[in-house]
Amino acid sequence: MQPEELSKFTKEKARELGFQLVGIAPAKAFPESEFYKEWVRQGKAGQLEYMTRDPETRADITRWYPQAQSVVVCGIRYNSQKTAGTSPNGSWGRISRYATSRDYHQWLPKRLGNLLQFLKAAAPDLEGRIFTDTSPLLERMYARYAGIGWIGKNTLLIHPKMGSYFFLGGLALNRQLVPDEPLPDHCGSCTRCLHACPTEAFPRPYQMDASRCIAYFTIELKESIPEEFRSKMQNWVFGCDICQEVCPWNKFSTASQDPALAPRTETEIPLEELAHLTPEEFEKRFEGTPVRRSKWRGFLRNVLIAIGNSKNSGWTRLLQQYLRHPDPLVSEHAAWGLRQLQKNSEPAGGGTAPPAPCGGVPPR
Ligand code: B12
Repeated sequence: MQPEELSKFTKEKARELGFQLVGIAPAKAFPESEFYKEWVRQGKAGQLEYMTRDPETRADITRWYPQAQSVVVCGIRYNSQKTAGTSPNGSWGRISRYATSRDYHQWLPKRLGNLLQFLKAAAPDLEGRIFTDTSPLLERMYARYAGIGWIGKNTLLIHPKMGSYFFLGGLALNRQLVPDEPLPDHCGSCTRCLHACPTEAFPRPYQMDASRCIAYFTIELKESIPEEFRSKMQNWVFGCDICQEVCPWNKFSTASQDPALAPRTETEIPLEELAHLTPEEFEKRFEGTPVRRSKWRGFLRNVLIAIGNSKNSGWTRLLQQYLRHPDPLVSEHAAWGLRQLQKNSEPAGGGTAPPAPCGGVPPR
């Protein structure tokens, strides 16, 4: 197949497989990779050790797959609807929207693999390698050059019709395809995302200090969350969507109809339920979703911070119970939560209704 025909075929097949966005970039390093190297040098990766390992490879796809001549980048919309769990009380923990369905690492590589198989069947000398999230690549840089969106000031890839609530993945191919043109940047003078971030994770437009991001704290950081950020984390217990929620390009985002993305959990869950989950119940409650990545102790740490920020003195007894927990990560965050509540609790009758007494599951 000639490059034109193969490019057209690739895009058709990707759409048939459920990708709403697909484009082609040349396989080479682009100027944006210098921003990434600078980001690593400045320590903006925090403890994301994998982001600092061998920056030369991450910056250039041909170091990861030397035969690469083209990069096919695909985007697939995820659930972007807010949903609430039922509870008589009003204190909620928030989960980022991408995490409400089955973990994309479990099914997206297979779908990209199917695309590769179709291409191989159509062009016998074609070889390729799939990527989604975990490969050492700057996916958004290739997505930009594949023309499927622009890199926004919040660093997310934004498409004019789909906003930013989508995953990226793709194929590096040993075949020359017809590259697409990058889309122009439509952020204009808007700075909503930069100002909305409660932990001030954007030192300047288009740059994130990952070591200040709520998603980094609640998902990636396995240890104690630095105290200076805790009171700013609001009630996020896994991930964060603030810089996407305020983005005008997400105003019209629609729900995913893809069966792989069927919701498995709500975006807002009563803290009362979350604070009482045993490790086994946690695994079951969030089975198959990315939430399990935080592990029970990390998740409980996040929940204790959200409780500390709830201004609801009804939580005092539960926090006191967790003070005696043998894991210092848990007891230390419970102590912080207590201090925070003592400082900020609403007077009786104000704020949210207190949770039911925690006689249910004893904290471990
Ligand atoms: C590490 C990582 C994180 C870290 C750091 C995020 C970050 N912004 O770097 C943390 C844990 C915080 C994180 C959070 C999230 N992540 Co994440 N994450 C990644 C990962 C693995 C690498 C990102 C990376 O390369 N960072 C390094 C920095 C330097 O790169 P960058 O931010 O893309 O910066 C580019 C531009 O901003 C530009 N640039 C930099 N400076 C400047 C300056 C100027 C003037 C200009 C013009 C450009 C420019 O050049 C840079 C290099 O291309 C990618 C998957 C992958 N392999 O690429 C997923 C990925 C970026 N994450 C994703 C998602 C969904 C999220 C969350 C929404 C999850 C959540 N709800 O909690 C949040 C969003 C936070 C945010 N605003 O980015 C998706 C994003 C999809 C999209 N539409 O963009 C990806 C692509 C995973 C995937 N395959 O779908 N993530």
